[in-house]
Amino acid sequence: MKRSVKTLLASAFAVAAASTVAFFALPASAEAAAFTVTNSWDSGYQGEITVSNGSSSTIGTWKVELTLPAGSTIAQSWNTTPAVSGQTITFTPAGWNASIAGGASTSFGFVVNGTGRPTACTVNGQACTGLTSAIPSATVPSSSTPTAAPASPKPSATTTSASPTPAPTSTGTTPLAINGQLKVCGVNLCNAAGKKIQLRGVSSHGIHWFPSCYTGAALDALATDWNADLFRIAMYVQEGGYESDPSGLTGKVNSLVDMAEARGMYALIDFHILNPGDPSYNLTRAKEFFAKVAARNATKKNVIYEIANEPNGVSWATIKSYAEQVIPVIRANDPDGVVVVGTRGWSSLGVSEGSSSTEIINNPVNAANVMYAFHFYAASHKDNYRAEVTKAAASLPLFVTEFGTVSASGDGAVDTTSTDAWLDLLDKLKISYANWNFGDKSEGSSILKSGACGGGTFSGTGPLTESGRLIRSRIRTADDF
Ligand code: IDC
Repeated sequence: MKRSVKTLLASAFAVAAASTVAFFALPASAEAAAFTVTNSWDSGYQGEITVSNGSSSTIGTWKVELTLPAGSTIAQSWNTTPAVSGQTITFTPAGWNASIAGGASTSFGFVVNGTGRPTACTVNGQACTGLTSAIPSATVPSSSTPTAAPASPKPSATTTSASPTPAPTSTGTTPLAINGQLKVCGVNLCNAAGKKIQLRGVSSHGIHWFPSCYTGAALDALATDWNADLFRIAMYVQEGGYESDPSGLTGKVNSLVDMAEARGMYALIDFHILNPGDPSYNLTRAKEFFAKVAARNATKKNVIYEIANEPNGVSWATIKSYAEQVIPVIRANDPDGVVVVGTRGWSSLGVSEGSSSTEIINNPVNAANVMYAFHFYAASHKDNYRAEVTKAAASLPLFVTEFGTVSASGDGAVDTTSTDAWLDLLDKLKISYANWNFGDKSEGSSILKSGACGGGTFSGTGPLTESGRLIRSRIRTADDF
């Protein structure tokens, strides 16, 4: 069941009104600003709160306290710093949005696990107001911490929720024509019309190593013979990748984006960090790279950004800090692109380093329109990883940006039973995925037989390995778009 923000907020207001507590506010211009960020589904919903300064002087900071009924919890939030105590969540500014000029406002958003709407809301200790009108509410009392400091500029990168997206205009039948600009909706990926979708496709091997595998004929076969929705462009950063040839590889990525677009496929731009595992090591490179590709591809609807393939040996806090520095660079150039953030322990949601998704759920990336990467190799990662994904998927938008049918080494025998169990689970949860790898190196994870790329034939099962045949048979079935 989907409801617009107005309906959602109206329900929240009704609950709040019944308990004589005023609640959320839509600013006068909210019709355009608010409804892209809100959704509801069977097990939860997404909300937004606008804090407005109704006075003529600047306020220095703000604090919103929200109480949820038992059984409902905050899963993630953005543009704010949440602190949870029992059923009450105290939202304070993310930093840059603390100060609000007279007459101005700022918004933050959150996802609730559970369907219970908030039962209480205060802003700077005063009951939130304005629930029945379209006038800005949650108005901060003018007496609160006035300051002469100018309001912080609202960086479009983080204050603006994903902008309203028109329904796809193309009448074509490709994945891109049907779905248009994607956005994160609650814990799912949605198309421009708001439908939850799953993208299924493949990942390249390192694009700097196997250029003959990423030709027009190869992408034709993926689009028309495989019915692939997604092509992941794996651009290694080390091992002779981006750090050795930044402009050459940026150009190669852009041209593969165009080739995918021309064939109606989504392109996942993968900043393939691996060794060293601390993404901060490549922070400057990442900012430089993503500024360029986001600016160049801003008007395209087929681009998804993956900012860190596999962080390893670093804390979630370090990864989150990296993400919160790279995402604003992307947003400044391409405000509505979905961004996928790598997770701890080779994008295992932390499991491979003895942690779990709880560290992300409790401390999500402070940005909207973000998903979290999970990677698995079917012969190495089995039931305990599947259980973690099942649990995490209830709270976090997940994207399997890379997986293999073999062991984590990328080589060895195909584990068909485990691969099928994984893909059945991902289908059920509508989690998008890309298989490692569409390449012809002599290793078990290759989709193409050794040397096949040089032959120039990519369609059918002739050029495929055992892994390639299995993956093609899964991907080419009808999509539920
Ligand atoms: C592997 C390739 C292999 C290459 C190696 C170099 O399959 O040919 O020599 O990288 O770094 C990952 C990584 C991915 C790995 C893959 C298999 O994202 O780069 O590719 N893997 O080891 N994570 C888990 C497995």
